[in-house]
Amino acid sequence: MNDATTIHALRARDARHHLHPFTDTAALNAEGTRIITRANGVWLHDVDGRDFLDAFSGLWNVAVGYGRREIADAVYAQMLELPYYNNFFKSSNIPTIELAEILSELAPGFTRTFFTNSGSEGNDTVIRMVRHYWALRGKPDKTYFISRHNGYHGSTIGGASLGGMAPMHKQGGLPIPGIVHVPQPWWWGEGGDMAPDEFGLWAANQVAEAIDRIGAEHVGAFIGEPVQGAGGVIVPPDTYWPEVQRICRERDVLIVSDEVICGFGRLGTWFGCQHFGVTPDLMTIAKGLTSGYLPMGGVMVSDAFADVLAAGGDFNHGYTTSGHPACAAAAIANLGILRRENLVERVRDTIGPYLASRWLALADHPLVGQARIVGLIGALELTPDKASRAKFPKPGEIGTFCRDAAYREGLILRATGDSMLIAPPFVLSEPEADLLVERTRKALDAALVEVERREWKS
Ligand code: PXG
Repeated sequence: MNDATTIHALRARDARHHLHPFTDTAALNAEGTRIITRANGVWLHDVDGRDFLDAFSGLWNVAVGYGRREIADAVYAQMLELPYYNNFFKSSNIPTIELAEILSELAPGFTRTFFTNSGSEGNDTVIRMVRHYWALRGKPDKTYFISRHNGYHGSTIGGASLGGMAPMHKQGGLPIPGIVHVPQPWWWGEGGDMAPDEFGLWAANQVAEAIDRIGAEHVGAFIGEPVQGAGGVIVPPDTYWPEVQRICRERDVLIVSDEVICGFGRLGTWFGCQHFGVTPDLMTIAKGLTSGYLPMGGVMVSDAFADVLAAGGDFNHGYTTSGHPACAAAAIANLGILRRENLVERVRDTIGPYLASRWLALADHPLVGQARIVGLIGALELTPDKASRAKFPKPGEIGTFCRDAAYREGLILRATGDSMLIAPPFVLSEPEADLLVERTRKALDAALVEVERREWKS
């Protein structure tokens, strides 16, 4: 079936008809896509017959691992029973009711959820909800959002504007007005001479300065990822989040925790904000909600926020497939697995610490300036000089080389610039964790040879 001619034809058809997300189409088509055919546990198989350890859980989302029959069965049964009906016009459906209730159990104080199809739509919903909320409270001028440079909040116009990704802003005239970006709490890259805790306070204070400059009477909310994912697994210093919380509370500015990556156990807590001791007003969810088996996202709101919204008449917002019954069935089955198999506790107490001990040991590699990991999300910073935290002359080149070397070793991880990122499924076994680290080290060794070949040593 998968003979060379068929595979070649598949790549040609992909090149001819398919526009890939975040992709240089000409470059990709010249190289040809990696066509994934099957997956099980933490393993991916491609059309060429190769196996890969997926240290990235798809795109940060396949928390329960691949090949979970019970999710497929739940979706199948739901599709036969009721494949679709909307939640507009006084209607509801049973899986969505059940899912909303389960979410309220997982996040005490967040009794109500608004459903979307993705994290991007969730963050667009956040913008509309927060502005509507303040209008209902008689403060219609509190429209501004504070977010961070190099944060990621999605790819819709609202999500990309909240995000602080310069390459995205360059295309299409973003960000939209009313969003102010402040420095990110990335000590390794931007902390200068400050100690990490001092830098955390400095970065939090940038939020205060932005609010005070705009005027708190104009600022609706601060939004941030507990740990920035796409930006490079940026784990803020411990001082950061509590101080951001204090600053926002003092100024009557809402806090939105974008839990799209950190939610549902990635940091070893059900929600990432809990790891940092922060209680937000809104939480954006997606990814781990269904482990990617079907698309679904949402916005969970605090009871105080929900009470205002619920008493405020029509909220003129929603999607055809908000609260889709088959997606809700997938989410219920997925959350059922997380709970029954104690996977969040597994991240916190067993496989997380196990992988951490091995991952952190990679800091002895000559190329690695810093290794960090929280729960099952980690990064390595590649540097030509550990002591000065120097950057390579062409940021991203050696990171990409290292990522491709890992791929040749049968390991999928991600590079953001010269940071190597992992976020494996929660079912990763100890031998698989060993293999992950072993293959990463081989990729680092190959990258070191390349650095020396290019005479990039400082
Ligand atoms: N918020 C966060 C924190 C995210 O990581 C979104 C919102 C948007 O979710 P949707 O479902 O609309 O994609 C995300 C998505 C990458 C990468 O390369 C990361 C994301 C998406 C695509 C690629 O790291 N995160």
